[in-house]
Amino acid sequence: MVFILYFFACLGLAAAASEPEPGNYQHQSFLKNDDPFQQNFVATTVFGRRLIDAELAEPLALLPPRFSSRKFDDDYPYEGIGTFAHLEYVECTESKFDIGIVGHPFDLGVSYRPGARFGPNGGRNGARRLSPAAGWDMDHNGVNPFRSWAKVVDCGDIYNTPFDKLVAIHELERGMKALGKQTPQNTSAADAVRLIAIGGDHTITLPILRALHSTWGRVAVLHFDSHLDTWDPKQLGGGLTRHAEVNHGTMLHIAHEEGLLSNHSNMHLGSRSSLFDEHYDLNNDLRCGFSYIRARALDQMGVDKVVQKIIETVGTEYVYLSVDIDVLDPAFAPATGTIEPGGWTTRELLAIIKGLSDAKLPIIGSDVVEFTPIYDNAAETTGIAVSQIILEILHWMVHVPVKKPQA
Ligand SMILES: [Mn+2]
Repeated sequence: MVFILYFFACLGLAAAASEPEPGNYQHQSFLKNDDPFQQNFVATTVFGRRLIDAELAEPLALLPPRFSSRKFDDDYPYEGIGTFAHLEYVECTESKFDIGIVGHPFDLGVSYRPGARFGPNGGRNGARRLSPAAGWDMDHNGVNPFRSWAKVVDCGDIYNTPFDKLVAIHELERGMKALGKQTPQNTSAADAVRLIAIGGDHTITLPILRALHSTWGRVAVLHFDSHLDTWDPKQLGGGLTRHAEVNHGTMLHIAHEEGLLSNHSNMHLGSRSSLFDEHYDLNNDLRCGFSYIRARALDQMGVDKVVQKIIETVGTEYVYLSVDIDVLDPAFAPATGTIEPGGWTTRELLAIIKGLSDAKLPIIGSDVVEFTPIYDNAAETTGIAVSQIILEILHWMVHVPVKKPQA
């Protein structure tokens, strides 16, 4: 046994002795090679080189080391900690900002495919290719929304329990209230911070609207969704327990009952789902203060008329924008919980949102919900669409600073 160990120890020493010294020795021996192919091709590529600082055109020693010179927002797309668009992560209840991205990892309200609790980090992953360092936008007159008057940050996620739906909804509301009452960094432009929530299933819109109400009063909800989500809890999930009646298809009905919505200025955009009843659903929807533009109507109206109709309907109200990713066709957003074929393209949705921004509708908050990464494809089609929609909303918020209503 001792002999065997001795044998291997000798082998190790022999290997160490025959190992060429790093640096000069290899480099010089390589250059002595007079094979012209190696001299001319291999020697000039990274494969043929042994880096010696002193011989580089820009000696490494003089270049600033990356770990100290580069900040969050200078990362290459695949580098760095996974915040939204490489934004700085801050504890938003303790620091100043103007616009915050905030995750709502909650999916206790779904009726079909589960998993939207993973949406916030899925959306952040989809946003890796976005960066403040390269944020100047061809479609927005060269504006970089990450480097404008507004300090934009990633606030992380709002903790909520996975074990009790009503408690979790309460936690989301409390979290949004705590964030929403922060003093903005740039008070000369806007006197309130604004948040873009990444869901989470669509139930999260209810605690968000509850949290916004004390600051903004009733708001016009622009609801991009294949479904109505004003379903009467008596029809969808209700009649069982109080937990059952609050879900991702009833939250707008409840928001109406609680007086959170504008009386007549709310709209569904991109509707196309089937109904539970021939008349009741649509009558109830009207009662909740909504009108709608169906997905197929876009073919007749075109983007401009859709935008015009929304502007007329909203009037002078504050706007809350809620984007259920299932408003897009499954070709553009396969990874969602309750899928409906025949939806809008990503480009059409972005153009409509841009139109509302150009019209300077006063947006006071937003969410992008129902992204369920487990059903996405290898190209992250849905996650990347989610991130682009959030970027478009961010442009809108930067383009239209808002002031709180006078008391
Ligand atoms: Mn929805």
